[in-house]
Amino acid sequence: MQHDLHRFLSGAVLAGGQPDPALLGLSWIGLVEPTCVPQGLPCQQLHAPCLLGEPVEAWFGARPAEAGALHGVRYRHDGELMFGVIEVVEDVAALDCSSGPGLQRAGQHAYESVFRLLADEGYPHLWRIWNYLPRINEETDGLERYRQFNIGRHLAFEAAGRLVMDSIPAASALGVQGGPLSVAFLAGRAPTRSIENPRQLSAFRYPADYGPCSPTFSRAALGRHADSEWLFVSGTASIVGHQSVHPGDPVAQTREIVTNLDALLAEASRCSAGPAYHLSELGARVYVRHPEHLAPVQAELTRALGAAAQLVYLQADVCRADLLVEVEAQACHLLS
Ligand code: 3EB
Repeated sequence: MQHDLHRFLSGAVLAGGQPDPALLGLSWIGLVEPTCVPQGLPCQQLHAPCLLGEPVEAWFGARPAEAGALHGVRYRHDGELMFGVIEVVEDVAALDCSSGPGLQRAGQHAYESVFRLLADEGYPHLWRIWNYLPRINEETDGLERYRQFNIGRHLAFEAAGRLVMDSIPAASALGVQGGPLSVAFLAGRAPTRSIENPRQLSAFRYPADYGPCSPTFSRAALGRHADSEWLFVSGTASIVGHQSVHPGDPVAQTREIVTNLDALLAEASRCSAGPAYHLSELGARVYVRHPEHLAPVQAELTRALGAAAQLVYLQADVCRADLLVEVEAQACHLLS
């Protein structure tokens, strides 16, 4: 039987009842805090309006999970996989890990805390990370906040000896409307296989035009969990090589994203232990900068992915000011 690591849940699931003991954690899209999240269940709130689809996504382990809280991280793990969330307020005085602006320090602190937890609990391999930053494109202290975050993240990866190409996780980094810096992750006892996109320069090799420290993520990751193989596709934007293309055109950007996803799935299929991956089997989170672009972006994605794909659309800021859309995704294959 296929093991179901990921599910979109209806908002009503938070309304009570005993949670599935294998539940590792949740993500919740909405400007108001979710009510009734069961005690001890890590939940990442995305401070963003949900435009279309189910606002709750859940990650399940293969067996009953155990909860914990350490170094500011709330987590649950099943002996094979861990899901965790850390939120860090940008308070320069409280974050003495380094010098630099608040978001840089908050980013460094978040990652140092996660790496400490992973070492303590024996889940050395980061699989997938979701980063949400308020005011991502705003410039403070002479540098765009996304670029500040990249410095802090880079310093933490470097200090942990994790700037090794094979151990860089899949990720997303988006701007939301409020709240603290929020970082959620899936980590495993076993490593993933990192995938890069032949149409795009690896993000960790971006030139300095995009900031003093390049972003630390791989384009996708393949991981084994129970009897299945999971593909995690990082936030994918209208970038070819290292350049943003089709500025101002949400439909052309969406088409470019689909071409990027297609190339990435071909690459993942080559590295997979199972059958090939196809666009039509993806579950995806779609970030739209301007809510009025929802209809054209949705029409384009429905055409490319088909009506069966499970998609949720939300309003968020992409990390480059000229990008209007970003898509992240996952898929699962049963291995025989
Ligand atoms: C890009 O390709 C678009 O900083 O963790 C996508 C996925 C993006 C992850 C990150 C950024 C990140 O550069 C932005």
